[in-house]
Amino acid sequence: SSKPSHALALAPVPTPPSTVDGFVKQFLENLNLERGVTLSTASPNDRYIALATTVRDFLVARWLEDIRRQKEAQAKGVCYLSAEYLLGRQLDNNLLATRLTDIATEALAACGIDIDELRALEVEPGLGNGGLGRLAACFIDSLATMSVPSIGYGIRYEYGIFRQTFVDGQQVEQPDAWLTLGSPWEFAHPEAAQTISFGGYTETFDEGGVTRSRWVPGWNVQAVPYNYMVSGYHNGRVNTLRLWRAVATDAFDLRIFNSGDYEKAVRAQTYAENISKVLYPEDSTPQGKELRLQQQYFFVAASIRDFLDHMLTPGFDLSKLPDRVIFQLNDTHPVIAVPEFMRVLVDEEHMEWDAAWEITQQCFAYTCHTLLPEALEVWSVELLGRLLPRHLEIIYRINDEFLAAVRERFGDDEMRIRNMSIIAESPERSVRMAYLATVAGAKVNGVAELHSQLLREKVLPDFDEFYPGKFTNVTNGVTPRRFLRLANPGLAGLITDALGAGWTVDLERLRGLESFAEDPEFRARFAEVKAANKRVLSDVLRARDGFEVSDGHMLDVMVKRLHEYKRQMLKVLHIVTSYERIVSGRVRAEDVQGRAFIFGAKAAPGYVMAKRIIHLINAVGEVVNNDPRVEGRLQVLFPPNYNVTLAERVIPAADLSEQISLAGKEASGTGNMKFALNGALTIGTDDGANVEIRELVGDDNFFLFGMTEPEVEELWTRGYKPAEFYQQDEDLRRAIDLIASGAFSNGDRTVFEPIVSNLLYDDRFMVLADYASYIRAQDRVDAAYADQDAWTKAAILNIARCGFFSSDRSIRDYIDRIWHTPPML
Ligand code: GPK
Repeated sequence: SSKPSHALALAPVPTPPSTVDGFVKQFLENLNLERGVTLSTASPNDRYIALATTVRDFLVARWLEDIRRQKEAQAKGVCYLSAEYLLGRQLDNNLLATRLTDIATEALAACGIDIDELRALEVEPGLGNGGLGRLAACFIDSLATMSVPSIGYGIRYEYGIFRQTFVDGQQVEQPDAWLTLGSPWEFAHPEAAQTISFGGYTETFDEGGVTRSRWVPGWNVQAVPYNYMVSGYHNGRVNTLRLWRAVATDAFDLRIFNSGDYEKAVRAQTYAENISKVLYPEDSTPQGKELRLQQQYFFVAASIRDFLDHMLTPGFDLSKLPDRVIFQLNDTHPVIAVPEFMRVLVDEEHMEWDAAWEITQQCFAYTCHTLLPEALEVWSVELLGRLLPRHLEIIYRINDEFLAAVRERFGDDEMRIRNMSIIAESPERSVRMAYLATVAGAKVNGVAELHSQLLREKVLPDFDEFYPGKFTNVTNGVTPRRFLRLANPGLAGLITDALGAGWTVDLERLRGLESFAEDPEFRARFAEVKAANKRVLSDVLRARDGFEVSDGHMLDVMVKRLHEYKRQMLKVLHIVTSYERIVSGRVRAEDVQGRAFIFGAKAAPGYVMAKRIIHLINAVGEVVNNDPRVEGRLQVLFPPNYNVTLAERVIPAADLSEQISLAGKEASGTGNMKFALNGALTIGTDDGANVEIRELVGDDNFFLFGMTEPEVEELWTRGYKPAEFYQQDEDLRRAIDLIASGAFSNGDRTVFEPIVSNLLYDDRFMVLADYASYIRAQDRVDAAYADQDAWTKAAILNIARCGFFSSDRSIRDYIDRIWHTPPML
């Protein structure tokens, strides 16, 4: 191709000057050139898009430079494969990263625009369900901030996590059409689409006397990349998040269209494009749906091809791949990448099987996010063979060779072989994706100490024995940029005044606050920040939901996906007990510590019990909030559609953080970290990362209750009879009886009967067994809260001692224990 002759065409990509005038100029230009409007004719959405585009303009030059540098360095990098990225709003994070917040605010004011009004217009990309997706978002933030060569790969769902509404207290899901008003943070590249194949059959053929297999696919779709910039904090770095969108292939469409069947052509297109249409709103329960497997294969196949085609120098020696890349599998969702990688190496790159397998085992690592047996993904051989026949063959061969090695080591221990096989034989023949990931991965990690230990000892002990050193732990973390600096500017300012600004990228510096906990003046300032955050939250909840949060109440918060193992039910029983004690006259309302119980939780649309619990929470709220005998001491607030944006308001205002899962069930939790870092005290079980939080903050600054994991095991073995707990505890009996009586359902005893009988006769998550201990801990909370100054001191110590929970530290652990990637220059 010919070289451009104009000097400007060869000049580096320009960045607008970081001044108010520079910003104004770029903003107005974007209004004109991007939106085709003037300042006076611009709609609020025009203004928001022009603002976002302007901020983006400041990032592009650095981004392009980083891409060039990453390619040039040919250093080892991380490909983070995740079906979910729960990003939250982008504007503020990018303003912060580029130090443009004040400039943009002034620039817009000079144009007569209040930037806050535009902030409120951003629709957050809800491309994830909960903890797992938000963790991925925190990790890409840390990777960029720590200059780790990396790229995040995922799916650009047209509809993210559903918008939750309540109708008569029951969850109703609305589609999340987040793209309709435009998406200024992405760059689409339809011209760079890749073809991703499905279906068909495999056939054998002869190659120089060797019989080989190849895939003859039946249909395909196009994977179109959409690039997002992930800005590092104050380091001038910008990484890439590449999300794939499914588009029907032209050929595929046209063939049918030309045959005259327009409707069929459209149907074919719809079928193909369904692949990236919606995020599966499941959390901790995989849906064995064909479309979901299509989504998984679609995005990993596109990502692997993308890496090989664009990140390697031409003629790259593929045997050196382990020096260039590690694919981190975020749970089992991307594990089909393993046979895909083998297929590419063997079938397309003509590598020998053994050499390819050697490489594959060094290029993948697997993170497990749950121990719930029902959450471990399996695909039926029937489905996998139909959708990806060549991959099924590859999986069988991996399994055969793996089991042969197991036999060699342990003898013909058929029980062990059956337990370790990647292929399960019953209830139907299926592929255990976690086993496949464990066999293929260089490392397997859990997400908190306890979880990693249980993973090794309880879930995959045979694998741990077979692969010494393969299992490790990386405790989760959260980004201090979004969840402290941005979400809690008051506290961030206070910390910076005390310690300087370095804590934002070196969170262990928060230790320096320990001595400030002893300073009455600092405590007073901290208390004022907390009070101000509560006012902000009140305003948000009033505007959003019409709620009135009572002044002076303790904010007792439980926000997370609705799941039985997380035990929102235990929280409900505490509320009902507090209420019942008042209305039965056993406690005087005026003696009760005022509390606002705040819930945020979405239930998977098909999870009936979870939806019933949501209904119950709303029903209890309706009664408690309106019963004059309570004198307003207790308030139950359940704002619908909890998301990252709301989290950023709720968490900084909280006094008490509810982390009350049954011990052994919550892999880590990350909300628990966000609350502690924002100066809420935790009431929690000995579970997930709660264990590590408590170790760090100390027993005096944490309200521990409930059975330990071994105690849970012991109770199961003894035989758990929840009804016995009901019989033996008067408060519990009264609370359950009140629910059963129809007191929260206008006298209708049938509405919540399934919840009551589940608790009394099943109670898989031992709510009743932990109830008494929980109520006692809540009584300790009340007593502690009565001494506000002591509470504040404990809150400050929580912050001071939780620097460990920065996602920067998690990433450092991944680098040290798993990735071994050097930082970029
Ligand atoms: C775990 F298995 C899953 C899942 O499907 N979705 C999800 O969000 C969560 N998780 C765990 O439940 C949390 O304990 C953990 O902190 C989070 O993943 C991130 O590791």
